[in-house]
Amino acid sequence: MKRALITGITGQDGFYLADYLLSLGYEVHGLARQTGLEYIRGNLLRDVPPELYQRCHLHAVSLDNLPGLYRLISQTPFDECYHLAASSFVGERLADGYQTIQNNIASTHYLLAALQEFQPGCRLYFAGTSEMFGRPSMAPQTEETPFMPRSAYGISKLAGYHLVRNYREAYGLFCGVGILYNHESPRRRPEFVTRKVSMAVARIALEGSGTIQLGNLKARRDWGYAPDYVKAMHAILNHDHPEDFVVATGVLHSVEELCEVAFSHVGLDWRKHVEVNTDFYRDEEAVPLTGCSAKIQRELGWRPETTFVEMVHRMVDADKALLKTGVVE
Ligand code: G4F
Repeated sequence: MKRALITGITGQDGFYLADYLLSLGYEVHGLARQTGLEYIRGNLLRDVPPELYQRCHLHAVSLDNLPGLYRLISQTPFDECYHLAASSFVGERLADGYQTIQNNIASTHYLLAALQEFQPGCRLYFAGTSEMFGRPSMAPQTEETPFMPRSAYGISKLAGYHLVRNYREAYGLFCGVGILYNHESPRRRPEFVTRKVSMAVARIALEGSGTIQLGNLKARRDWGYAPDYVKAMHAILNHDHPEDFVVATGVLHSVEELCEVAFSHVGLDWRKHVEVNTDFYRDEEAVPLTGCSAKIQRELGWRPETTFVEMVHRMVDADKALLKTGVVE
């Protein structure tokens, strides 16, 4: 039986990855902050989310807890480590991004150093992001497109990526990188636009009235479905050799289309419920962030399975069900 460690197991991707690895017969261990585990335990009592986490070995070790991290990695052998933990809100002002930059870079470095010291045979997956491209000069982006990050998050991830690449080249660690574009699900946090919309649609559908305030409705993103994307992470780590892969759908949709699909799913006209608030505007991208996933399709046989419309419908349905339970995040 393979044993995997997931940092950030309480997040959206950590949840779906744990679920997928368990289905493949892995023994799954997860790192999380104490507050993250309290959140899970609280939810376990209410059975939301389901019992998935009871089948994992959870460790209340944050990545800045060096003794805790080193103790775990020196004592438990892992075949694979998925480094997903990170502060990840792109909308944060660059000038406020000290913690994002410091924590995301330092945690990646600590983890790499611990693996090199105690488990050089363990494979490491690094969660890269389209935000490393930031304001790209061309679309779609590939593994060869120059990086040009424009957010604290993107800068921290690019630094992490260079650390990972250096450990791969200098020390021979098996470090696979997925450069993932936006990926969403009913477990997405509410500050991201897809979940913000699905929660509002569920609320408005149940209450019969209401509005939602959004930023730029013309903004476009390459949105995929998170449960599809965690399969790419696993495929990347189980390749013959460590490489970088763009993971994307290659299809752009606007926030307006998101609203149209979500509201029409419950029989409502989005125009009657959406208000534009320029406080939520960000700098417009001249060249859209959209990825070419030809390499991972060709070399690993991965491709997105769930369409944008299916994904949005699932998110709205899940939020309607959640609202009916009375358990609101
Ligand atoms: O949902 P978003 O906040 O996601 P964003 O900024 O693209 O970042 C997400 O995807 C990245 C790529 O995978 C990750 F690196 C990152 O960690 C995160 O997961 O915004 C999506 C788009 C943007 O263009 C934004 O300007 O929606 C636009 N938008 C329009 N109105 C809004 C809103 N975004 C938010 N969050 N809230 C709005 O009201």
